[in-house]
Amino acid sequence: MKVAVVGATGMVGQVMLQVLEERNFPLTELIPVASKKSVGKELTFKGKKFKVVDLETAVGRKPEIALFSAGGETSLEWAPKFAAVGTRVIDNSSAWRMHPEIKLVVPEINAEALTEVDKIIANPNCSTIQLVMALSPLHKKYGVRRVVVSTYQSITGTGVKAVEQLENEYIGRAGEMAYPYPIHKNAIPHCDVFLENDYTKEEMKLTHETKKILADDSVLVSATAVRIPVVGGHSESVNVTFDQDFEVGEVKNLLKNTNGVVVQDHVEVNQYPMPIYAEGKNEVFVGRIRRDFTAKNSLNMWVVADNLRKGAATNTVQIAEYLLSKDWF
Ligand code: 2RA
Repeated sequence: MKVAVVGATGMVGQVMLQVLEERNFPLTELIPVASKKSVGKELTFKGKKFKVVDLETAVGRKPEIALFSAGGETSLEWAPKFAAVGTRVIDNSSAWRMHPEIKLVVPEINAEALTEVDKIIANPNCSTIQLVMALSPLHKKYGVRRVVVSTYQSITGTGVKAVEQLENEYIGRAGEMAYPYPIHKNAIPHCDVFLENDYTKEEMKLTHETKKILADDSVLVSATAVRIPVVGGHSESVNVTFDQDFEVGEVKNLLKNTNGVVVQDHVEVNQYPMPIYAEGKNEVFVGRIRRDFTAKNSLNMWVVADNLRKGAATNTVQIAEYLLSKDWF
């Protein structure tokens, strides 16, 4: 099994390699792919050294699977080229997510929708993945009608430049800016670019991708995405209104019994999800689960996940594991 990791030297690419190794993914040859400046570099995987190659070379080796985290432009140009030689591509960019013929997959929710002919598969946005992991079991039981979500997003979602900006500001050193403002001691309500409707692309990803993954266009999502000086993961304050009423205890049990979700909800001993505890883990953590007493059939909850893991690399590898579980290779 030859597996290409496109964007292997980036933050998500590096975590993908970690996750592949941790989960003992049965690959026989790793094909690390990066930009021209990294070609020839050696990466160690499972104690073996693999040379970074360019995209042309990687396609020529015809990997069975290619895990992409290299930006939308690269995905738009190269995912079809890999697919044309029989590779199954799992892409982390937003390039293919809303394409009508491309599946947008969170394995615990909709992997079954995948078929042998799916050669390009989209990995949802990190903030969407953790949201739908919490919403899906509740949608099945009570029918989600409307979601109001505010995100508190890790700077690792922006990349190395953002982490360096925070480090520089923390020690008072000048440096390149990943954001229009200082991130140290700040909260910036601006993730990705603003659109004509005054929402950001990040906010509209939550609105559109949630509908597609839950396969229900009637689900309404209103989002505010905020960047905060945190590195361990994204946090989300979620207010959801259902078609049906619910019992909070039943909601907690539904979530506790959802694969990939961990309920951390004992406020009497100050137990609730936080990025410092989610960092490096693959689950989605849910807490502060409580009825919204101001509105009918409505609930508040707090959702935290490592955006580089379940929000990107782990979800991608889980899709690859699902593909392997079929006799499609
Ligand atoms: C972010 N979700 O956090 C976006 C892309 N990783 O910036």
